Amino acid sequence: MNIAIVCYPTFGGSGVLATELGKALADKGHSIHFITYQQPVRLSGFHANIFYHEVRVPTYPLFDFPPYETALSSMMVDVINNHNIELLHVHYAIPHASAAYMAKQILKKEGKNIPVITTLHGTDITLVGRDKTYSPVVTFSMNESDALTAVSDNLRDETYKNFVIEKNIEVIHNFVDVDRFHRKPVDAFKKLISPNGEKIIVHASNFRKVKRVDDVVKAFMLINKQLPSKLLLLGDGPERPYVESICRDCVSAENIKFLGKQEQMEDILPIADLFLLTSEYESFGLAALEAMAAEVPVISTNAGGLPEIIINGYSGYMSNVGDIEDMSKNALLIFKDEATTNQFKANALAQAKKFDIVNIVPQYEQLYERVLAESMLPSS
Ligand code: GMT
Repeated sequence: MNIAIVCYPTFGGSGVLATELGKALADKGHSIHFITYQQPVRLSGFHANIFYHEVRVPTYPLFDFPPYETALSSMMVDVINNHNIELLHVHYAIPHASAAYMAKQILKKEGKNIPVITTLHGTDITLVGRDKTYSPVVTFSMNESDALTAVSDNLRDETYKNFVIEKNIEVIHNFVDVDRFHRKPVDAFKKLISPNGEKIIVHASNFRKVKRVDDVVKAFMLINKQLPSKLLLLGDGPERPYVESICRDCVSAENIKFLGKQEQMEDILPIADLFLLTSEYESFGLAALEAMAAEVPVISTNAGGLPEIIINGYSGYMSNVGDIEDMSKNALLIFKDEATTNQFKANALAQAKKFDIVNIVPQYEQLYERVLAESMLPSS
């Protein structure tokens, strides 16, 4: 199939998932055309079946707000017309679903019917999308998509709760390439971070308010009082200056390191002993799944879709949002003795395998085939 994928190119989970999906589909022989404003962070190297089309938004003195959505729709039309695209798959509703609707209407006038699939990722629904600034457009464009998918049952339910949706939302859970993440830790790297065998605790996010990264630090400080440990904070974003300021003043300061944005998570996660995710909400928690695939147990909140991927007391533990005492107590349970830690590690890997790329990507392929077949039927 010739498929165009539209996504955010940044470190956010939706862009990561869209890029990994495109790469997996390309490996299976499909032609994949990414349309976005920057090379996606997880897209590197040459692949004969992958093409990248950059959306450029020309500036003009009149434009206080350059019209990205218009440029994106035009690029969609251009790519679809010039590369025999059969299907358009957009990730993150805003503004991709409405831009896709516009492109679809333009192509319809030219006699082409291009099916549009919209995958909802989280904040496009729960935080940004339901704001009245966007909700009429988001609602309309979701309903106009030929198929709608959500990355968890929780996100599907939240979408039905917050929008008037006239169509079926199918759940296709996020996935991870377990083989890529399940690697042997590099001893020299581990030794550099924890020279005396301290436990390595990792958090990775975009440092937005919803992640409550200050809770990561607070929970770590409680753990660190009881157990020699190091905290690695991966990623960057608006809350980082605040989080750094609390770390500077704390007693555990020398045990906390900020590593910034990292493209090769599969190189870092294998050295971790525990992953901490303290979010107020996660539609899914792709970062936690990648950690589990690297055989790392997860301590997280029980918010949103996290209970769909983490089994409490098995692959990690979940606590109520903000309950840092419970989180630290649970972390210490995992580190009770070597046998317990090893059991949690093995369970985390077993749990990640349920979301392995080989199980999930065929679900997208089946959806594509069905939507394409439906688009060929004469319209009623
Ligand atoms: O985590 C973020 O804030 C980024 C955001 C995105 O859309 O890029 O992530 C969302 O999509 C990910 C991939 O489907 C999910 O794993 C994250 O849970 C979800 N984030 C939230 O719901 C806050």
